[in-house]
This record gives sequence, C-alpha cells and structure tokens, in this order.
Amino acid sequence: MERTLVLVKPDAVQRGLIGEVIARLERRGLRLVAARFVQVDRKLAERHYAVHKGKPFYDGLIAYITSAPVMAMVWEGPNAIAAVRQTMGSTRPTEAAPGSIRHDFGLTVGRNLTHASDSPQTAQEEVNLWFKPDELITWERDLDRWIFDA
Ligand code: D4T
Repeated sequence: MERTLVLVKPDAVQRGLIGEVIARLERRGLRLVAARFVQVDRKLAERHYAVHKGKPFYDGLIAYITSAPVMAMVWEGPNAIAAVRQTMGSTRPTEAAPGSIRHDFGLTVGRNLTHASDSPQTAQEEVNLWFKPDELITWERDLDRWIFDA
C-alpha cells in the first residue's frame, strides 16, 4: 500500500475542478486519507518546490501556487503513486495521455491543474510537509476487498 500527496492547484480550484479531481481519484479506487483546503504561504511554497530553486520557472511556480487556495490531499492504495501520476497525466498537458486530467483540462505547463508525488521518498516527504500525523486517517472501506487484492 502506498500513500501520495495530491494538490488541486489554484487554477483548478478557481475553475471549480476540485470535485472533478476527487471524483476521478475515487472512481480509480483510491482511498482518501486526508484533506485540507489551504492558502499556501511563501514558506510552504518554497519548501514544497525546494528542488526547483534556481530554475528559470521557479519564481513563476511560487507565484502560481500561492495565487489562490489549493486543496491538499493524501490518497492511498496499491501503486497509488504511479496510479495518481497516470490519472494526472504528464507535466506538460500537450504530452499528457488522452483521458488524463491535464489532457482533458490543460494547455500549458504553468497551469497544469494538479500536483502528485513522483516517488515513494518524495511522497513521504511531501505528506509530512503538508499534514500532521494525526490528520492522516487510517480506515477501512467495505469495498476495499473488491479493489485491492491484498
Ligand atoms: P508538479 O510538481 O506540479 O506536480 O509537476 P510535476 O511533478 O509533474 O513536474 P515537475 O516536478 O518536473 O515540475 C514542477 C512544476 O514546475 C512547472 N514547470 C516545470 C514549469 O513551469 N516549466 C518547466 O519547464 C517544468 C519542467 C510545472 C510543474
């Protein structure tokens, strides 16, 4: 079982797509662990995007993620990290697979609607950055045995 951080970014929040993103992740079979609607401050933005500091798009990235509230969530399931990345689609919407969120709703990399952790290590770091341990809900869903095979 894996856990991964998902952000519905400011453009998707402004466009009324929080429900669309949640619906797609639920329909995929993933299980919600935590959710928080948050106005990101510069400190959190800089920590989240620390790996991109110094890159030409860094300032734009910080301005974008702090420009309106985001819906931060943790989702879990078998292969959750890869599954969520696939549901989001490639970083550049024009390279995202048809049927993915970025394909279906996006045009440019600077307004690509969502974020999802890209590895087990990043997922752990990002979940810890965005949520306190007691905000993560461990629960069982009656449907789990029909979706998870272990
Ligand atoms: P996020 O972090 O938003 O989910 O994006 P990805 O995980 O899919 O992609 P990333 O870390 O490579 O990029 C982070 C963020 O930077 C923006 N970006 C990226 C950009 O504006 N121009 C660029 O050339 C790249 C590579 C988009 C996402």
